[in-house]
Order: sequence, then C-alpha cells, then structure tokens
Amino acid sequence: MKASDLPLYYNAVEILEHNLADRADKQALFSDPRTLTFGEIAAEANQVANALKACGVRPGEYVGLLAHDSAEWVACFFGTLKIGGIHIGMNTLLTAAEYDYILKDSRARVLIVGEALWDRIDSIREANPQLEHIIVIGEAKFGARTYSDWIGNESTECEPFGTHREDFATLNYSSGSTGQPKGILHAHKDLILTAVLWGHNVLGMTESDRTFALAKLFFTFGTGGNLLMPFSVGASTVLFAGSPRVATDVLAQVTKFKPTIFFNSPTGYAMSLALPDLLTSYDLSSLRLCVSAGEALPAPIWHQWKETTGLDIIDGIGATEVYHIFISNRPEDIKPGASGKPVPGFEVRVVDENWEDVAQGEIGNLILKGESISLSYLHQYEKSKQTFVGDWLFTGDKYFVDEDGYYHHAGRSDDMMKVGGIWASPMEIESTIISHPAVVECAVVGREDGSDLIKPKAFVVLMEDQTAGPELEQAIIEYCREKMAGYKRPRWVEFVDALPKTATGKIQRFKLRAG
Ligand code: 3UK
Repeated sequence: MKASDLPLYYNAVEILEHNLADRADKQALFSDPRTLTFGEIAAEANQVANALKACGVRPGEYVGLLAHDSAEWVACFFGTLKIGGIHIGMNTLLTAAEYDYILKDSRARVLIVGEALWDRIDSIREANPQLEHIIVIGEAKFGARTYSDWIGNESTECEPFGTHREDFATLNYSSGSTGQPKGILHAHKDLILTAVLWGHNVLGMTESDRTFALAKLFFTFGTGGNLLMPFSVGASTVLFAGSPRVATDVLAQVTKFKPTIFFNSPTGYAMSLALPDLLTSYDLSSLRLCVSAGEALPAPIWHQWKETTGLDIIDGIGATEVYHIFISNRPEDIKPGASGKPVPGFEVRVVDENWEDVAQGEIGNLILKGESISLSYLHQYEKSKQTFVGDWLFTGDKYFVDEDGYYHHAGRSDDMMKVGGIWASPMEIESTIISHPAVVECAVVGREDGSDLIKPKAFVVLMEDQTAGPELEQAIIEYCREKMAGYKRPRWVEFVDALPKTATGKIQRFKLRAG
C-alpha cells in the first residue's frame, strides 16, 4: 500500500468507523470496568468530537490527552481526529516539569486528564494560561469539568472533518537521552500505512484477533499495535490501566480477557519468565503470537519463552519517527536475536560516516526511507536536520546484516565502543551476560581502563537468590570470555538493584557512563 492509494481527503477516524457497516455490535474494547462495541466507541467518540467543538477547537489545533489506557482514552483519541484536531498522546510517566514543557511547546488549549494523574497537572496550571479547558476523567476537581458532564449532553452523531491525508493527526513526545523531549508529528496517512504495512502484511492480524499490549496507548508502539492495527481489520483490543512492571497483574489480564496477540518488551518477557508459577497460575492458552519491540530481544529470552510457553516472539524494531515497526521477523521466518528483515514499503540501508553502504557483516548506521516517516521534530530545527536527512531517517542505531539477510541491532550510535581498535556492541555483550543463569538484567557501557582505553563494564541485576561478590563477578567475566571473542568480555562487573531507564523502558546508558 502507498499513501497515494488513499483518497486525498482521508481522516484516520475511518480506522474505527469502517467497522460500523458490518460489525457495529461486535465487542471491540475489553477493559476493567468497561467493555464496548464498535458502535458504542464511535458514539462516544462523536460526543467527544462535539464537546471539543463546543470548546472552540478548530481543525489543526492540539488536544492533549494524559490518561491511563481506558475506553475514555480511545474515545478522546478518535473524537480529536474526527474534527481534524491533533491528538497529543502524553506519556503518563513524566514529571510535572516535562508536562509543562509539552503544554508550552504545543500550546494546547484543551487537556483531558485522568484523575490519577491530576496532581502533576494541577501544579503547572497557573504557568500555562493558554490551557483554557481542562477535562478530568473521574471525580470533579477545582477548575476542571468532569468527562461525563462534558460529553453528557452532546449528540452521538457528528460529521467527520475532511482532513487531507497529509494533515497532522498525532503528536507524540519521545524522550531522547539528552535535551528536551522531541515532538513527533504524524499525518492521517501514517496511521493507516503502518497498520497495513506491518500489522496486516507482516504480522497477519485478522478480524478474529484480540490484541493486548504492555506498551501503553500514549506510545506509538501501543497506539499502533493495540488500537489502530486491530481496529483496522475489525479485531478487538484489551486495555489495561495498571503498571506494565507488575508482571502478575499483566498476566492476570491475559488470563481474564484471552487475547490472541501479546505486545511486550524484552524486559516484560524476562519478568514473566522469572515467575515460578507462570504456567500454573496463569492461562496463556489464548495466545497465538507474541511481539517484542522497544529494545532488542536477546536470543536467550526468545528461547526461554519458547521452551516455557511454546510461543514464538516476533521481534521488530520500530521508532516513534516512523510510527511503528519497519524491520521485523515474520511468523514463519524468525531468527532469534535478530530484528528480522525490512518490512516491505520501507527501504533500509546500513551506511558508514560518508553514507556509503557498508559490506555485509559490517556494523554501520541504520537509515531508512518510507512513507510513514515524520517530516521533522516540532520546534527543533537543528535536531530535525540531523535526523531527517533528505529522503532518509537517521535512526541513530548501529546495525549489521548477516549472511542470510537478517538485520542485527548492535547498539545506538552513542553506545558503541571501540575496544582494541575494533567495534564491540554492548548489546552482544549484554545478551551473553543475560544468558548466565544468575542474571536477570544487565547493561554494558564503555569505561576507561588504566591506560585510558575504553573497555566494557557491566552493570548486573541478579536473580533474587544470588549473592553478589567477587566470586560471581569473576564467574560472569569467565563465562563471557568463553562465549564471545575474548576482547568483548567485561573487565568489571558492578552489581546493582535496578538499571536506570527512560519512561518507555530504555536503559539510560549515559547515566551509567556518568556514574
Ligand atoms: C530502539 C529497538 C532493537 C531503537 C517503537 C515499536 O521503540 C519504539 O520507538 P522509540 O521512538 O524508540 C526507537 C528506538 O528504540 N528499538 C526499538 N525497537 C527495537 N532496538 N530492537 C528492537 N526491536 O534504538 C530505535 O531507534 O521509543 C517500537 C513500535 C513503535 C515504536 N515507537
């Protein structure tokens, strides 16, 4: 599918509304406490659309949404698109200062906020006088209207605004390792393109699927995989408002709502595998496929999950700039430890500093071309020029292609190390260390040795029953020496209780490097 196959005036609310003709009464959204049909979601989205219009929201204006995954989130998302507004999917894990930045950067006049997140907004309201309307999902708060009052008297009918397929539909802020978050705009066309290119063509999602994601809806991994892709084929979604870090709660949702496709992160799979009662206390029998993204999935986790549950995990790399996944394994074609092969519709290259293609097997910079890629970062001219270069997106990822054409992640540009003059990938070292039975998680960074040369250092989180100490440190180093080229072994192992991570679960190696 190409963007030009879409009508010139295309509104991505179609992804929800195409279901009204044949399956309006199908249960499309499962959550605690609300389960809704496509017809009910569309009606509530129309009420939101009318309520936004009553607030004076015009096409092209931003509407902030800061709430845990819920039926209301979905209605607000589609209601915003319907009137041609631009939805801001706000990460629920940020601080008040970061919300202040996002509100000022986007100049949103309307913010819909979940009651549980109210406190972080309350403290910055005065500093954001442009915020004229605050709607709270839940109990009334001073100076805000409740969602139920706000939509209560609105009609359940609404004409869609005829957006151009290239009009902006969504704004997501991606946390970089340095600097302010980057606002990434996507057009209506991007939402349906990624759903078709990866969700339909690669993953093979169908009407009888039911998705469930640990990735929240504010993250395009979640919006794409757990809302747009299923709805675009008439499949249903399971939403969970709780924390993805509590593996027991997550698995209880799987047991209760019986999804067929499970979107998770490598850490999520590792946490589930660490539960001794994974198979006895939870029912995973509804699942047919698991997906992993956000960071590279180490082969040992893939194998352990397969051995334990019998299920395949499809690892694929995506980015907010692309909206979703662009290199991926396939249900019938999986290489554990690799990101897979380019998704048709994207052109992918691995290049050196001069943007020349590197030889097969060599590590280089991953760049790609494709129609769902964002055009620039909002209000970040310099950063945009470095990332969106002509037709190409500079991902900042290091990759190599093996002899069978599979793409392997080899760290971020700023994480790579030269050890003894040759590249060493922290990811490779990490996946070796993770395969050690005493280890839960680890991160590797470059550290200067006595001769000011960079050598790998590992920060390791141990299984609960293990004791940190010099003996185990030596055992892990020796283990690595056996499993990899000797130069890649960590020279130091530091045992830690947890690794520093971004709000979306990426290890913050820069913090470890500074430490
Ligand atoms: C890293 C991966 C190795 C990589 C995302 C699926 O993660 C997503 O978006 P972000 O903008 O981060 C993008 C960066 O994350 N990464 C993501 N997936 C993998 N590295 N293997 C992977 N499977 O550095 C990339 O540049 O937060 C993932 C769908 C939508 C997304 N937005």
